[in-house]
Amino acid sequence: MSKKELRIGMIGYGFMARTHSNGYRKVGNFFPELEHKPVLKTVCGRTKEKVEAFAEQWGYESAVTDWKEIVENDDIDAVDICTPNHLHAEIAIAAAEAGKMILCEKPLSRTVEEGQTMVDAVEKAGVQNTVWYNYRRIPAVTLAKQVVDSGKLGKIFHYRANFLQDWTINPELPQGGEALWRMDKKVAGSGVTGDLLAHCIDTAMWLNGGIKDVSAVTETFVKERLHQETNKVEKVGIDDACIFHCHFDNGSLGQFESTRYARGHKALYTFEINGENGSLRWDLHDLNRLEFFNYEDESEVRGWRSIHVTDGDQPYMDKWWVPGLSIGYEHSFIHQIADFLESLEKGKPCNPTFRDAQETQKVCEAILDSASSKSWKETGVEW
Ligand code: SOE
Repeated sequence: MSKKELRIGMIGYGFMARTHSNGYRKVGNFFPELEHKPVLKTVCGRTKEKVEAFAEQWGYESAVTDWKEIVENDDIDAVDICTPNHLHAEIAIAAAEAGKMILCEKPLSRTVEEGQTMVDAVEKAGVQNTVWYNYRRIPAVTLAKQVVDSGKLGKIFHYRANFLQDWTINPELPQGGEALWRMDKKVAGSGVTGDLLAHCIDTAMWLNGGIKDVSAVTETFVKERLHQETNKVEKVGIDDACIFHCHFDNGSLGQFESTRYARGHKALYTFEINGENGSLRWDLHDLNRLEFFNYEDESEVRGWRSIHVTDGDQPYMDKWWVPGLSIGYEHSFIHQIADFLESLEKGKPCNPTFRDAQETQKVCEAILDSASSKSWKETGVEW
């Protein structure tokens, strides 16, 4: 079968652009049934030498330094936005108006207002769109969704999640610029709330439904840092740590913590969900495992089971090796590309869409409002 081409224009050449480029290159080998094959057409980045080196390394046909050349190029079908957050909206709106499909890095936007302009643009243009909340597509996390949806946990009482890192503890670390834009509020929109908690919120609402209201505290431990673009010591505007609790629409309570100051933790994303008849827990550092406690088990053998999610009848695993052999972080991106192509072929949305990701923005904004006003905030989420 000769495949239809999906010609990709990648905007950005950082860490996320590598994960996505790797995914485009591999998806066809493992999902041969797809009618489309991604073609790495053009990559765009701010520094000419670096973007050319990226194009060479990953196999893009050409490299440019102005993203408009991608958006205006008739030979490109889909735009992948891997830029710092402050450029997401402008690029996505221009790409939608040009009729391109869009795959946008998370978080969707810096604010709810900005996110809404993006949702409106893709929906008006009717273009296929998705946001890279990749953790949904780790097989053990997808299996958690299947277990929750089967009703095996019964009524849900608690949801808790953490995302812990330690890479900004050094007070000498500057903010801003190509590598450290996540530290610059103007560019990133927020700190751990948009960067890390957004992942936890996306997974949480996918598994457990809408978050109704939140009460949060945030902290900025290092108040001033050298800004790499102005070369001046400037106030740090981002939240270094955030803890919030919430009510879900289903009546359960949620508790979330994220920080870049948890010495020893590099990317410890964990979640746990407790229901009347069972519980689930997952840990990114052991990502092939889902732990499940089923109260329905016979009492003599009842206990936490550790499910090694590598068997062919478990989500996505029929595509990979043989039962018992693991996959990793990179595969979540390959799965999202496969799902994107499949939804395109079936004429369905690829979740999370911009509209879904906008609901996560609402929670993030309510968290930041709650922390600054020291009060509970309604999120306005419609799930
Ligand atoms: C930050 O260190 C970061 O790379 C996030 O931006 C990603 O979204 C997260 O998956 C891993 O951590």
